Amino acid sequence: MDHKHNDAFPNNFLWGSASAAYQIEGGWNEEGKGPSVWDHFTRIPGNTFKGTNGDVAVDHYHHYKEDVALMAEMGLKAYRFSIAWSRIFPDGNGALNEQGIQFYERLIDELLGHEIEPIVTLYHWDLPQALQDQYGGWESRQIIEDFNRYCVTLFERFKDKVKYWVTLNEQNVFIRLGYEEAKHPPGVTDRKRMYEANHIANLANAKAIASFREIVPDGKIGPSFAYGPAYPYSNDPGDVLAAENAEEYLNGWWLDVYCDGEYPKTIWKYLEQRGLSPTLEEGDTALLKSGKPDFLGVNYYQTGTFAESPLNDVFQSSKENHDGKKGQFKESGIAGLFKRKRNNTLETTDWDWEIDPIGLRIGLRRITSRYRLPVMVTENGLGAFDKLEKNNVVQDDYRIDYIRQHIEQLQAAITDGVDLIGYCTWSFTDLLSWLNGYQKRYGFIYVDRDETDEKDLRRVKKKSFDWYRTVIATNGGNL
Ligand code: BGP
Repeated sequence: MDHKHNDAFPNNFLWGSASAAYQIEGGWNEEGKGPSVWDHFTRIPGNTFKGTNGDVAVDHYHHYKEDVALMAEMGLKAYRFSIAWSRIFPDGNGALNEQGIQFYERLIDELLGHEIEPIVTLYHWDLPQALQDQYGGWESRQIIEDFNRYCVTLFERFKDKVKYWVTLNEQNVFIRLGYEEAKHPPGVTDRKRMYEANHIANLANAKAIASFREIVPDGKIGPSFAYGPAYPYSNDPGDVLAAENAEEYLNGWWLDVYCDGEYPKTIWKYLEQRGLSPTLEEGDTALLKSGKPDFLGVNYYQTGTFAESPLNDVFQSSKENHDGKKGQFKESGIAGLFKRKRNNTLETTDWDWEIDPIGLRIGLRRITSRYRLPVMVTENGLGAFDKLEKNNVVQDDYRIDYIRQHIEQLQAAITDGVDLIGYCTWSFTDLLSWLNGYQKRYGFIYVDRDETDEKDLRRVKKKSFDWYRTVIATNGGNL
């Protein structure tokens, strides 16, 4: 659809950038913090790229003032970060650690002092290890109460300072990688357990939102979903049906529950036939329906392209590209539902992620049509090898191109009628990639460290820093 003119970005548009506690903070056991499942998981040899962990990360815990000063220099309107549950409740559900909460209070005050809107993510994967040990974390309904208590503590403490909140970051990723593929903690490969844990996470999400309504009636809250819109591989109706299957199975399974409080019928039946559907207890549906979000957070990196898959299809377990050597894509899928193919119309990053700016527009439109909710893009960015040259120069023109093309599609989506409230790039500074070490960089700020050497953790502005500053200063007018 070509428009005669594009609409301008709204005046109060939240031009932002994002991070997550485990990936930037470091200070893993400081000032009373308890261990998280990631502190535990990264210590098991073979789990992460070159054994990297977040013990020090980019030491934001001690550099937060410097980092916020850089955000202010850039003119950032919003900064999305996550709170580490085990800093607040070191053992998950026992005594409050005042020092932990004070760290975030200082960070929030620093942001507000520079007129940067804080967007707080309540859960970005770093579950207190104590809850994993006590009752199996997301596999026990006890977590619904414990997560609620943790959230309510933060709502009450920060309700006058923080307007935008994100509940769970990428539930579809941490549940699938944690309980189906064993690539994230707790390292399980059991689809029945996955669907049960996922259902409990849905209930925890809804309960936290319902509590929020009572405590922060004028605030805005929603989950952030890793949305990869599904495309058919060809115009063969079998492929089109496979893409429908993928859209419902990989996306609707979460989005319908968040927005409507109900699972999609087709996938429910599919799972039920196989004994995989989750246990619905009395009151569950009412709780899910009571916890509808104000906006949907969308983390967008790529689309997926799907072809028909017969019931006797066999897939090798996919080897993932964690070292940045292009060309490791392998077909994967679910026999009888879909198989994922390379989309040969698209370029990829060095980590084989397909680059598809138009896919962002398509995704935002699907959400708008199906759920009629405002959207905030809570993550989008390019992981790349950056080179620190002499005189503190990093020429990341490829990142500028990537973000520019995605912002152009945002503007088109707004013109299409999407109610978009903000855009957070991933990420502000370079940080630890969960499974890819430090060499897969996303930031506007280079942080001088690598997998084996913490070096001086110096912050260096990349070329993209000045570019994004201009984008913000012109409210998207000058891309
Ligand atoms: C999202 C996560 C982020 C971030 C990003 C980039 O799924 O929410 O925390 O890591 O992906 O992914 P990666 O680090 O694997 O390149």
